Amino acid sequence: MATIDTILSETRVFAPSEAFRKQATVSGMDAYKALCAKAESDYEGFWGALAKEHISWHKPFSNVLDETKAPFYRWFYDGEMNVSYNCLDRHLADKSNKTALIFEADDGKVTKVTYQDLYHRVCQFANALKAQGVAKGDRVIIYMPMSIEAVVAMQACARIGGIHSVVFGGFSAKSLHERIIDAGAKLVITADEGMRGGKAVALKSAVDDAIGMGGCDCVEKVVVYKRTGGNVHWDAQRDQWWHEAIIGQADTCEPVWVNAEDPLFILYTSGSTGKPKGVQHSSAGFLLGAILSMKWVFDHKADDVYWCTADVGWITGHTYVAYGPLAMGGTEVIFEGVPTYPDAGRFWKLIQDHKVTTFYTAPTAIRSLIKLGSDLPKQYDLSSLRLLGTVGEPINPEAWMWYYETVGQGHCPIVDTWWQTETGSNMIAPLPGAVPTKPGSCTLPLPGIIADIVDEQGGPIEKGQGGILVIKRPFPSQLRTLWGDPERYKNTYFPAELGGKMYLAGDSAHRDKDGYFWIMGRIDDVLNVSGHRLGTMEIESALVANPLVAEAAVVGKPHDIKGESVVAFVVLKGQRPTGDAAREVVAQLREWVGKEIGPIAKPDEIRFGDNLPKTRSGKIMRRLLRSIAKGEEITSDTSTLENPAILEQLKETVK
Ligand code: 6R9
Repeated sequence: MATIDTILSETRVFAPSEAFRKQATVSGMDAYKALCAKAESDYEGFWGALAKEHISWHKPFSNVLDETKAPFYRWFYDGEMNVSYNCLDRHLADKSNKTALIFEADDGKVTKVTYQDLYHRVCQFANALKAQGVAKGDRVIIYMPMSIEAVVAMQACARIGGIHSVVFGGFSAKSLHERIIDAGAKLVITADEGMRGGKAVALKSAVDDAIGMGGCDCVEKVVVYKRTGGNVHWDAQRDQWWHEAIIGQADTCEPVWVNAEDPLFILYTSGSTGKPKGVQHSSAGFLLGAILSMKWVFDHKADDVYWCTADVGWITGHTYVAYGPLAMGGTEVIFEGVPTYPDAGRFWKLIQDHKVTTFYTAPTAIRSLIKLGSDLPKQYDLSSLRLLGTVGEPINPEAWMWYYETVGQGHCPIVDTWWQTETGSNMIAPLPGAVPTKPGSCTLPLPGIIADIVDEQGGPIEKGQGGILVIKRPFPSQLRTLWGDPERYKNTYFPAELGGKMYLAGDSAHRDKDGYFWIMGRIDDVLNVSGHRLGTMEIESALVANPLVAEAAVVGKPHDIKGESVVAFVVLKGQRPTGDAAREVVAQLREWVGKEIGPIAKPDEIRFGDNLPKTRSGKIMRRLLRSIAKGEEITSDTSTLENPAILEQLKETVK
């Protein structure tokens, strides 16, 4: 990435202000170091004490960590609890009238829900799910817009021990189909349509299409929340309106006590192969990670108004929308729409209107809002803000500085949080009252997270050198396995080359003289487009599934706003097209990928060749394609290429 160079020469340091440090939960560097030292001297004691303190247990655990079947770790495994109980019931004694959710719809309509209300809504819907036949361990697909109901649906599953798998509303029917089958879902929860930027997004019809593709016999019922009242096709046997399903259901529901290790959810994410991975999370360990990071990284306080802009379809929307803020008994904002509707001041207006104190978003959103109106924040009263966060991709120092000065007005610490779908919660991030920040660095690991950078054999690297990012000890919030594919779990995350016990994150990084981590990017074939993870293989498989396409290779190219953009090199079965014909095929293929995976995966650029550059053994030379996509001069040796002439064709873009 072009920004890496600027990042590596970044020298600015921002220590926490005196005022922030004084009120912080972890106050000062010594307090942070003391927590880290505690974890290192008695690892299990450290985590055990935290789990006892922060989780309400139905049956206390007597064992902290079981490593006998490593890397299939178990945490707190003889304890019993319920995540929904921890997010709702335990707050009712003293916070029943506190606002839990402030929901702002696309059109600006605001709905507030207290803890008491949310508890009743979750209980009632949990009873409705039971009435539809959902029991402990059953999988439920949630394909919903950002809404109070999406959170209610997730919490209701948790309440009865159902395992949810949320599929982002921007994924296509085809992607949904794959996930329904892989998870063996018994029930699908969706909405008629979602609303984003004044436009309706059809959801129910995608569910119909997905199920219509066949092989989804596991699905017994589809529950549909009426959001817009738009027209939907109805299968009277299978479909059930949300508002009808809850009629007559009691608004209290005894939680199902689950084992600490029982799965809370599966979330599909992209990897190096074509097939998305079903990342499986536990109940107690996941919850503990959510709570501790809310406390340590977001310095969460009782009177905070917390706003994480992530969709519940991503891990960030699980940990920091559906669970973390509620487990803390906090007040959070949930926003249905997009940052640019009705104009690029929408985020700032929301912060002003709801007096948001803690704002957590993605670098790509920050960059696009700089571009669309870098002065806009000044037109709003942002004085309620006290902490800012970013997640999803590296943030370039310029965007960081703008966020700090223009949004945070120079007094809000920025927490740049590095973590992944698989880690469940923040791993490397500053504790804002303790760790000085540097623009572009996610700084230091959370206490108890033993992150390091190693070489390809798992050995130490020379100081200051880049290497691969690993976590050397198991930690409570990490994934437990890949749904239905334990072998892939082992091989992907705990490869034998690294000794089989270190968690391989899939990112490269380096550490500076202060031990700060600087994330460089993925080491596998995963792209990060606007903070969304996309597998190059996934897009390639989608392309070659098109009848026109013989072969395709996909690479990433640096992009000012999106971080990376998708460039596809395509060989058609027929002749290599040029001019209007090429433009026509590009439009068709983009549309095709949108249907196969979802609009987020549409290639930004498609180029055609009579062939792809390959070695004599037939391997596609992706490194070369990356250079071509960037428009770089090819200086490396291309003599091993089977067909050097192809390079000239691939340099041509379709305009
Ligand atoms: C939470 C989330 C994970 C990948 C991860 C890395 C990138 C996330 C980052 C970051 C630099 C940060 N990433 N946070 N890179 N700085 N603060 O985004 O999960 O969708 O699974 O993506 O995103 O490459 O490996 P997920």
